Amino acid sequence: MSIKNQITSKTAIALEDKYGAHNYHPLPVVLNKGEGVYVWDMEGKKYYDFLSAYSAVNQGHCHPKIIDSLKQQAENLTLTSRAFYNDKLGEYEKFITNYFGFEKVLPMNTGAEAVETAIKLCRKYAYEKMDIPEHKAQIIVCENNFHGRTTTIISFSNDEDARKNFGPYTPGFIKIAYDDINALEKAIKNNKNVVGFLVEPIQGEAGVYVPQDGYLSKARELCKQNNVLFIADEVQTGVARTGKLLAVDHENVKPDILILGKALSGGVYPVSAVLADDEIMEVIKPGQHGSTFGGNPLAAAVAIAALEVITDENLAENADKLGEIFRKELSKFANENKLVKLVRGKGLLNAVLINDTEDSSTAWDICMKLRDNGLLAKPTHGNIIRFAPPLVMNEEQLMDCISIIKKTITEF
Ligand code: IF1
Repeated sequence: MSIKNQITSKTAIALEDKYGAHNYHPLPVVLNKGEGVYVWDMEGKKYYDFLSAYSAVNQGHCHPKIIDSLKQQAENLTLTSRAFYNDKLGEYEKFITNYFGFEKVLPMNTGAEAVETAIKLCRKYAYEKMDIPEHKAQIIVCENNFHGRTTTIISFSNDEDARKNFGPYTPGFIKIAYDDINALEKAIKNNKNVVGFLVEPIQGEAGVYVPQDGYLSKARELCKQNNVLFIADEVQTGVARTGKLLAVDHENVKPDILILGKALSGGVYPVSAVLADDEIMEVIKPGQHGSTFGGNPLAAAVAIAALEVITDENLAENADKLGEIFRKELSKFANENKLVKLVRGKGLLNAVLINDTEDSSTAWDICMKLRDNGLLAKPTHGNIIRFAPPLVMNEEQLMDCISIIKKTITEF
């Protein structure tokens, strides 16, 4: 092998340190292969992936059906731009709108782009169909939200790391407490120009906060009564992650605007989407929004295959079943081990609260030990570890992972 190919994990890390921006602090493990629920490092060590690229590889790493669709399309046509039509986009638009039950889709690439698209769509709809005075639209968001990292999105974040020294900030957002219906009602009543409510059905980055039963349906109802658009950010919770196709499905809530990303492509290619019915989507006219790669034929082919896998392999049902087992086992363990405060989540989006202070390194140290024991996970904030394996995991693998987690924490 040439010298070039003989780099080790150590040199790979050194290269990133020297030549790459330091905008992440990864766990020190260098991966070079992924298959299903497993990933391997450069030294050939095998791990269970319990992060799933933040819920982008719900279908498992390098799912053969999705990879095949990528290869086939890549050999024919990858990108035309929207200056011309292509033979895949219409087929994909029909497929995804039927799949999620909306009349139209606006295809984008990253989750943040889709969130930005939803914000623009909501504002434009307000000015043109709700006669809100221009520049006066207010969108309600929740404390401890995470919707991406663009300047507008971090403008309504309360995470200082995400927003400090990136100002001036975009106006037009009202922050309220999450999972608090009275706060939502008050904000709507006290601000005549509220046009939308942007919410994560479960707050992922904040530490997998599952709102109380009924929150989403009550919020949806309040929005309907007050002519406010209910915008669900399902970039992380969508595509079967929480045990239903969408997290809002647990309460049979249909958002006015649905935002998808990540697992929409099974982690094979950046694909995101904003879905809405004609009444809302038709306010966008030619030339008013878009992106070079938005709706490209490669993304279209990959997304169709990624969604077919979700259905064909019953991944929502599997996530629901395995999630129950995970929380049951870890809750039992929490009663025996003082280091684990509690476990919470829905489907296979779960988090374990470590019984230490926010600024302690315990959660990180546990993740380092989990890595040594063959399981990869990472803390979200401070003392919370997110556990989110690919939804293709089977019960035997899950039980193996649970014993690794218990053994590791017990060793602490
Ligand atoms: C990072 C967090 C998770 C998201 C929701 C929109 C986006 C995300 C609910 C934007 C993205 C990613 C971003 C990634 C890590 C990861 C993350 F830790 F940042 F917050 F999952 F919780 N809405 N989340 O979760 O989608 O533009 O990234 O495609 O920035 O470190 P994106």
